[in-house]
Amino acid sequence: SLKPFPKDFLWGASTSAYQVEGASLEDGKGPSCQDVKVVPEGTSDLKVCADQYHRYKEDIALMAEMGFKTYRFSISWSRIIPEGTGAINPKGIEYYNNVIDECLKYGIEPLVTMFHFDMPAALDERGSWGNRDSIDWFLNFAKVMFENFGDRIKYWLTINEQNMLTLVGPVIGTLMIPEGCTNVLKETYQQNHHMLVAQAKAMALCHEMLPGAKIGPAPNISLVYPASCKPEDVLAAQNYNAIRNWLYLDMAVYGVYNNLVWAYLEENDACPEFGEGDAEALKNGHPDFIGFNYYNTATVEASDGTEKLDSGADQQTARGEAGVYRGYKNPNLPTTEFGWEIDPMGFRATIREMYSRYRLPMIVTENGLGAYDTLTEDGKVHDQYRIEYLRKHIEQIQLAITDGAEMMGYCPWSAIDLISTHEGMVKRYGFIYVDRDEFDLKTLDRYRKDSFYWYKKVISSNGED
Ligand code: BGP
Repeated sequence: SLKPFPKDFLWGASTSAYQVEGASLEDGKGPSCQDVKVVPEGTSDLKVCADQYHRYKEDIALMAEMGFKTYRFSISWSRIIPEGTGAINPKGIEYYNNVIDECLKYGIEPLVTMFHFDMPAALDERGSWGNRDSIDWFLNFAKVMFENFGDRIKYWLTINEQNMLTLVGPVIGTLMIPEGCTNVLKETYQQNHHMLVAQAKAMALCHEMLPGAKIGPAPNISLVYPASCKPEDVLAAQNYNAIRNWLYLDMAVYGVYNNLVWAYLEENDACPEFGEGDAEALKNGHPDFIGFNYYNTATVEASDGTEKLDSGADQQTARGEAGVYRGYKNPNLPTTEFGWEIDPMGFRATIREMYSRYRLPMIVTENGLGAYDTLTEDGKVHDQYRIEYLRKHIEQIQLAITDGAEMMGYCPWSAIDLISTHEGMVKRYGFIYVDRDEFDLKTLDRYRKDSFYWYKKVISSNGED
């Protein structure tokens, strides 16, 4: 029989600063890489987004109405330190103090992502994560957050989807590769290494400054299936599992490079250089839990190394890497309107695999369905498809709990409609509809979708409904 969800299970939902806040250059905020990037043709810029900066009270009240136990949001680095290092913007601190206090007023536990795809533009100009100083820049930013908000925030997440940043950073508008770089793979994994060291040091600093707080990573974890039971496809799946998933969690939890990834980097002359103290720092940072985003699984087959494959289409549709693995469309899975496979059972499989590897409590920091929603004339959004998607995934969490996994919470993407990483405003994920189009800001009024009322029941019954 099924085990129940834990009594203190953290039901909630997620957003990220650059996708939801707007006010991109208001009240002293410095530009981030997202504000200066060229957005894909036909998609909105990130100046207004859902305008949460001006409407956080209304938004948090709606989350409270759904019964949220937690709200996962991110703190914009360049809103509180406009140049990335140096002067602090008091208005930025004030804004997040207000958001935190508003959550706490309703008994909503803030779950804060420290870095969600939005490097301050001023630091991009100094080489971004490619500059070894980025470790200190990030640590300073962490310290400012711990000092200012640490008295009220119990749960911290370090870097959102560092693995996707490394694998498809340019699609998301992050990860700067310097012009004329001759070994892009090495440069990419050097930047990745700096992020890993920064994360480890931030976890250690959190434990030192805030002994009561808990901190963990937030990669995007999707189990990789072999396309067949051919041994060479199984090896390809192991390769991609290591490169896409385990590297990040092995590093966060054990502080060591996954051997398959290291061998792959060696083969390609792309091993990152260790700076002084890195090995020790990596060993000294420990997560209290694992946060992870799950949208679907991936399926791959062997690559004989002769094909031309570029590694990235987007977060969920990597095409492969010659000689290592090759993306394969799983014929057993339906896809969303935006081409992402849907695999609820793979969610359970992913949780099983993660829990048996790491034995740490886990919280789902993203999961959800991006779709074209329509607002009816009487202000309704009939998003039955989203309810179906979420219901099936919640069922699988309960099965995973029954398997013995320790699950702390579930925060689907997204609490409210916001701008997609690269597909604009039309790709909506929220429980709350925001009245705006791609380029026409309309009223920006909020409407409760059908999924809003449904999720409210899920929460009040602790997942039994
Ligand atoms: C994750 C990101 C989010 C997000 C979500 C949906 O990769 O952490 O920031 O937006 O995916 O992706 P998209 O917006 O591309 O549909």
